[in-house]
Amino acid sequence: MEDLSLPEGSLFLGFDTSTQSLKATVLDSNLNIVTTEVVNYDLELPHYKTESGVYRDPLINGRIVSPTLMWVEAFDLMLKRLQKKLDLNKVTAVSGSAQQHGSVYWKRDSWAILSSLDPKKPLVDQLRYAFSVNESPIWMDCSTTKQCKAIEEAVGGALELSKLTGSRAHERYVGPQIRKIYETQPKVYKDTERISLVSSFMASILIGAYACIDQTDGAGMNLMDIKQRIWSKKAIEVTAPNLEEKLGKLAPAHAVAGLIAPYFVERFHFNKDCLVVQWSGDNPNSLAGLTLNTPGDLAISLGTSDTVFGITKEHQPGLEGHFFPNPVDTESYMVMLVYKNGSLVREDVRNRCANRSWETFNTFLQQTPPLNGGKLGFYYKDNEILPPLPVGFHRYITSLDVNTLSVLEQEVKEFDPSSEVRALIEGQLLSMRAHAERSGMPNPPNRIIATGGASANNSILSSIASIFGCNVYTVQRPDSAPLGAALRAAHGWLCNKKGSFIPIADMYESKLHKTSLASKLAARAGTKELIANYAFVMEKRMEIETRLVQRLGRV
Ligand code: ADP
Ligand code: XUL
Repeated sequence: MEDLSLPEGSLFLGFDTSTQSLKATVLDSNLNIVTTEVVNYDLELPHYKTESGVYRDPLINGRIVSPTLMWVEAFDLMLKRLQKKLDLNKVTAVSGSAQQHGSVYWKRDSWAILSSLDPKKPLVDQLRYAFSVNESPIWMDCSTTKQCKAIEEAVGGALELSKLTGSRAHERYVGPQIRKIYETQPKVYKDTERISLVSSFMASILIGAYACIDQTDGAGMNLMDIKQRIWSKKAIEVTAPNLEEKLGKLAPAHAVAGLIAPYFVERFHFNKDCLVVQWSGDNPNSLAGLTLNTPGDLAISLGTSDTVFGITKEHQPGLEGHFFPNPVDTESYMVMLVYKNGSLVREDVRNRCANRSWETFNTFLQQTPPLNGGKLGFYYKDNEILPPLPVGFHRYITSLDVNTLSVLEQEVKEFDPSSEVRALIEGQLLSMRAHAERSGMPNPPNRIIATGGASANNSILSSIASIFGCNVYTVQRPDSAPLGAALRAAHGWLCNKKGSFIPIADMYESKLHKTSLASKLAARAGTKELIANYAFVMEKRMEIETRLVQRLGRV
């Protein structure tokens, strides 16, 4: 048997440049958490004046961006804090997660700045003028509907693009975002020498050179051939001219991006042999951190966005789900659904109906009966991705007509506070179940592993178990993206040592239960009767949703 152990005493560091904060998790060689850290952008870097980490442009509908430099300054702060907590010299490998689909535009000649960082100065002072676009479009942006349509048309339709790249055109995807910059700011486009994803941007800083885009996060661009894992000539051609040279190369997620740059060795005392493993998207890293490795398992992440994801052996092109290469297995894919209205709309309802308190929110959830007496709600504080509906709240009271056995519905303006809370939670979960089933995800799943900030809420976990009809598990901490990044740092280090890919399960197989990756039961499946009743309500909800999309839908 090959020795797949990690060097005793070594540490593996994982970051997550997410929407609202930069997080870090450190694992030891037994894959136990040594420490975690977080820098909240709004609270700790208030001079950027972001709200929940972003700017919503009041003048351009759907334009949502984050200041690129804020991520850099958060990194300065994070490293300073980690240095106080740990001997960074013991870090054998580092990797990271980032919000998917955000893009960074490096100005001409910025490679020179990147490769000669002065260890006496913070990063923020040196990278201030390195970008041709100072505000990075992020995953919440939906200002590129026109570009999406043009790209889909040019390749022969939405399904064709989905076959080619793993997803139809989505407004937040980087291809449409690049096309918009090319169309609206051609000079800026011309002056851009490299385009990074947020993930490869952070890896670039760490290696002091432009890092490759990894094939998993790269699938979130509408530019990569999902089967061959190379840039698709066709998709590139219909997006913008001279694009391939600005994108650099693709690399597998388990590959080494490079050695850590001298800047970090001198300023923070990292070991000069510390490897930087390719960074990837937050959802793919969560998949790794949750040790999701059976096709029957599903994960639900309740962060700023809500996502549902699982593993599949086949790529089945469709119009709703997204397919990415599995970041820790070269043979399978990750399939995912994404909702823009996740935690921020839950906070909104909490503030309006439950005294700004999660405790009161949970009391309301517990006080109201499952199925909410037929009250159904659709809550979109931001233009939604799934379904493609604009900002707006829609509430219905449904009831069964016993004479005709049909379901009657009445649209209403408001619900009482506790029904509003339940309608919000049940509505999101019913939508997830319906769309997951439509996208061929397991029904019912073997089990669900929940993660993201709101997975700390047991009342929400119980609703997941009742609606999906399976047990719900959580891992030690709700932030699986930086945990997955630290795990991938260890995995990438091992693959590099062996000189070839090794299945990640081989790294932890027999001792998983002894590590911080072990999951624990958080909520038990609901009764068969309740699950069947939810299925009935789900059908009704989908009927109303289809009508809303026909009447108001964007794409
Ligand atoms: P991201 O990684 O996208 O920045 P997180 O996964 O860190 O986001 O989740 C942050 C969100 O978690 C916050 O917006 C907050 O609303 C939510 N959250 C934290 N605690 C709870 C709770 N007890 N119940 C519901 N939501 C919660
Ligand atoms: C995934 C997506 C979001 C971001 C959030 O497609 O858009 O989940 O990754 O960070």
